[in-house]
Amino acid sequence: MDFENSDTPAGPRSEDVLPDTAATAVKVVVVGGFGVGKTTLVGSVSEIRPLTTEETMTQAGVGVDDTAGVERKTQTTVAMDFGRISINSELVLYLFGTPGQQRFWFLWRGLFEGALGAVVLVDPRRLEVSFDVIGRLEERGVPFVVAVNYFPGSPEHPVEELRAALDLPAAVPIVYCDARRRESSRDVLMALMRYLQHLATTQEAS
Ligand SMILES: Nc1nc2c(ncn2[C@@H]2O[C@H](COP(=O)(O)OP(=O)(O)OP(=O)(O)O)[C@@H](O)[C@H]2O)c(=O)[nH]1
Ligand SMILES: [Mg+2]
Repeated sequence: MDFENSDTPAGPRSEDVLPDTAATAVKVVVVGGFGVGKTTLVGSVSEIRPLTTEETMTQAGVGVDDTAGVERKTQTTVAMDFGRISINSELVLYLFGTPGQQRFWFLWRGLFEGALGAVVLVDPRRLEVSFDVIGRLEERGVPFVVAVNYFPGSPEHPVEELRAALDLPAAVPIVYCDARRRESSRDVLMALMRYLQHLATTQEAS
């Protein structure tokens, strides 16, 4: 397994060091079907060099992994992605990206431990690859937002059409993003934070 950070020299770089003011750490998991852009999102938004566990896709996946729509993809996550982003001087998010291929889904249990919420990335050309992911989150009771990742040629579904197609409750936020862009990925995480805060406030009130 190729941990990209394994060859970094010892000693933290200035951007790796958390400010002393950081008081709250929140664990967020980035999930979604195969090849929807999870590793891309964690990598674009992370302020530290992200940890990735990407492996070259091999013959072992033929007939097992559904590569329809992402035929040009050559690498896939086999364990997890990891990144960090400070939302402000006090709040820091730790991001864990899951593998998209179903044969690695047994890793979910560990990755979700202690997670406050999740981002479900969807590829609007292949909504169906995220159906099972959403089902599993609902079973676990993990609050999530859905981020629609734009790929060239993506159909522009109106939000309510997407909500119906993904069978999402009215309360679940749906946002559009380009996972390659830092600001866009950051907006997705902000949407999740706002949603978690809203859930906490309504729970307190009831
Ligand atoms: N055009 C475009 N390409 C993207 C976008 N996000 C990801 N990609 C490309 O799509 C491919 C798949 O992205 P990954 O980030 O590896 O997807 P993943 O969800 O981590 O994939 P698995 O870990 O294999 O499930 C890569 O070649 C990315 O460069 C996007 O927003 N737009
Ligand atoms: Mg990946």
